[in-house]
Amino acid sequence: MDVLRERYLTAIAAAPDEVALEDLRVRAIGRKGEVSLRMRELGRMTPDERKVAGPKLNALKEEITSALAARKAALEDASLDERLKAEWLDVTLPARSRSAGTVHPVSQVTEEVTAVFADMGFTVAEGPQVESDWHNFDALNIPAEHPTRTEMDTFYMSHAADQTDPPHVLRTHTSPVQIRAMNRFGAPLRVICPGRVYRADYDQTHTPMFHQIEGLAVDVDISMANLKWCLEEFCRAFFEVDQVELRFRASHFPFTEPSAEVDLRCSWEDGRLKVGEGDSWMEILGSGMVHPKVLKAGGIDPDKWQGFAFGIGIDRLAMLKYGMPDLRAFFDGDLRWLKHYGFAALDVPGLHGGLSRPA
Ligand code: 2NM
Repeated sequence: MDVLRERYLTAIAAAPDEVALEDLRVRAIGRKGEVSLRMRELGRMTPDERKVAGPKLNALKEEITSALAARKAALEDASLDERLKAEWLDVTLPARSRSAGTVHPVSQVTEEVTAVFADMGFTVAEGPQVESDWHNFDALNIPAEHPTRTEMDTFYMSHAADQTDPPHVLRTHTSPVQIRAMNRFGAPLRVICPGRVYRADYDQTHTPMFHQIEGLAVDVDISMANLKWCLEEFCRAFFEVDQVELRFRASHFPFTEPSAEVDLRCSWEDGRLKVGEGDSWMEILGSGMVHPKVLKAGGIDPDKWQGFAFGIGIDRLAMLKYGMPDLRAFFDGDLRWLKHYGFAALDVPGLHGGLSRPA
């Protein structure tokens, strides 16, 4: 038994890997292993012999078992040490200096506007670009005979000849997303809806696809005063200036009453916009108090809740903030233009890191 012990303990201590270790385990204490065979012989011994040999064999088996476990742990430690030495990463290295692509100014400005309103407690909602004409028009108090509903202004999806399914359009604004948000989440609600919109229009200042961001706040006792504060706060943060002045001009939209177009005090220096000072006014958005019929279409009781809403054109905002002269170049996919006006992909706009940093 001492010979067995000596032989196996020495071999186990020297086993180079787990395969060798397993082989030793089978040969020593496996079903037909040397120790196991000795244990089977116990049956043929006299009781006195068994009293001596039995505990000794059990002790040997335990000793071998724990030697195997100890060696296995040592081998695992050694292989982990090996890996730690071979595989290492310098986490203090700077990120790759610049990726090949850039962020399109429209994406950049969408992120910037979203960051400002998110900070005021608005959540972001998205919806389909192919909309039912109910969500796009009827729910927004735009009557059937309204001129924007004609094919002159709106892209209609081709329609089954039997007219069984309701007509669908490429959405002409993101307001239908707000109808969906009202129906889904109810009041109170603060939501902004960025996205692509479509109108049949093409000239120096209009493209058939463009980008909007619309905001909606519904609560009790919401007024034009809340709207004004919210928009001033937005302009201060977005244009990164301490002071802004807004001018509300009475206007008309079917979905708001009263309605106002909002101008921003500014001046132009060398063709570049200066916000907050000067003698010029620049129209930046449309807004108003949500029409009771629109709240009703959103499943919200207009006798209990009020809301303000506004719509901003992203593309024009990007042109103004970053001094890009021609809207049509936005969607040409010219790599030179993208490289010149694009933004670094890793600079995500946020109120803490600074809203805008050029590539
Ligand atoms: C604008 C101007 C005024 C507007 C209204 C709504 C809704 F769905 F809540 F009623 N969303 N956006 C709105 C109001 C949009 O864009 C120039």
